[in-house]
Amino acid sequence: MNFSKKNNKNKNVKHMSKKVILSIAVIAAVGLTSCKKEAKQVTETTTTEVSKELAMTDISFGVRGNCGMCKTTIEKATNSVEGVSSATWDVDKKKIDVSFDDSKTDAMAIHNAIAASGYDTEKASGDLEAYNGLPGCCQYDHDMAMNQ
Ligand SMILES: [Cu+2]
Repeated sequence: MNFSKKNNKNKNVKHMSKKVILSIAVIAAVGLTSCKKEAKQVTETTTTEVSKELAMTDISFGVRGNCGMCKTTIEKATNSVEGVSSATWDVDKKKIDVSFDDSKTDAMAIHNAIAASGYDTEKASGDLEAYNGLPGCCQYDHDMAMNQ
């Protein structure tokens, strides 16, 4: 007669451990998205693909930001502009190099896309709502010198 009760208890234990595993997974995920993975982001300077980029316009301008996560956000925003073929933001120089097809987009559209993601460029101020949504460590100083 004790059997069913025992079974119930077992179920509960199983349930509990699932919950524990789940919360560990959540903690691990949160840890992974922290800004600490900067070291992983090695700046790549692409000098190859010259022939492919002959038809491309290359520009370079200042963009404020702090860390490797900023780099990811800034480059993602830039690459989302149709016609952009490459984007490399330099965390030390606070500067981005962009190659794009000028029959598909222009420099101002790129400035605006970066600003929409929360980051200041030389020609456009970062969207404040997006800025406030950035992780704390990415909330750069608005007086930061750029294009150094
Ligand atoms: Cu950052």
